Amino acid sequence: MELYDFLKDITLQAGESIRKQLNEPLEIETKSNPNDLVTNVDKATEAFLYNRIKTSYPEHRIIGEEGSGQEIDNLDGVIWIIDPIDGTLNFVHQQENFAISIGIFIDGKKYAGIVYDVMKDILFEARPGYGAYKNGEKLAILEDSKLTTSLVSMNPNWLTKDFTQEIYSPIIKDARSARSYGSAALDFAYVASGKINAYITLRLHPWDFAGGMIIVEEVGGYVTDQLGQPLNLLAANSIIVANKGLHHEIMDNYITPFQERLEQLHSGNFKKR
Ligand code: 2AM
Ligand code: CA
Repeated sequence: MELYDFLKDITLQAGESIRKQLNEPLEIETKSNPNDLVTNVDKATEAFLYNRIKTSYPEHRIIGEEGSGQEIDNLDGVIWIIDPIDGTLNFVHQQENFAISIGIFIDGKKYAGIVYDVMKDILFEARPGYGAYKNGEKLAILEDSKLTTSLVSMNPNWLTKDFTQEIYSPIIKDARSARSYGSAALDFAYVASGKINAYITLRLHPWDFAGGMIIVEEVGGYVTDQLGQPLNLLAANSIIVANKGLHHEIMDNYITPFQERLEQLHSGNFKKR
């Protein structure tokens, strides 16, 4: 089986398995803080994907949110970057609005990205040069939009902290309106499919954005950190995702003026994965 078909196959199987496990009691633990949750299903799903990949492709390397590949410090060879459940708080509280996110890179070059909305059974997928698809339907290249007529997705937490409120509240004020979905992977997929026009957040890990980034870029969207640099696949990053015109408008008029403060936040926050 071709690698791409294998990727889709195991993603759909993992989704099916998550849906079944929702009928059983969840075991919930906290990680770095009381709101940073992980469940037995996150761990079982990463283990399932890890074992399937290693059985078929023993030489492939895997970076996963729940601990796989912590020793990986370069992008040589085939690398899978996996979030078994992106949007764990939604998974725990809502039993919906979460996704499996997978990006595959070969020697650092994009090979394929998947974001699978498990409960809605919607598969977003892309391979560079082949287009991006939502359940088999090709997604259109993104058109430029202006902030005044755009929907911007942002976690409202960023508007409650003094040091980020000043940067981000003017963006929300000038946008047509704001949304917050609670799954970065779905935010990327929604930018790619035109449901929203931009997604902005200050800290994501590679597993949160690897799959979605490939999908957005395949429809001509721009994905950078908030200093305007390409994302680092081996570290945490700040994020701005949007169609090209809106990305420029938000960077030039709202974010770049705070470059110095953002550089400080980056040097404090993003050194380590
Ligand atoms: P997760 O559910 O896989 O942990 C929620 O706003 C989004 O940000 C989710 O995609 C979530 O991924 C991610 N996220 C939550 N806490 C985070 C943190 N401390 N650093 C980076 N990403 C985080
Ligand atoms: Ca996760």
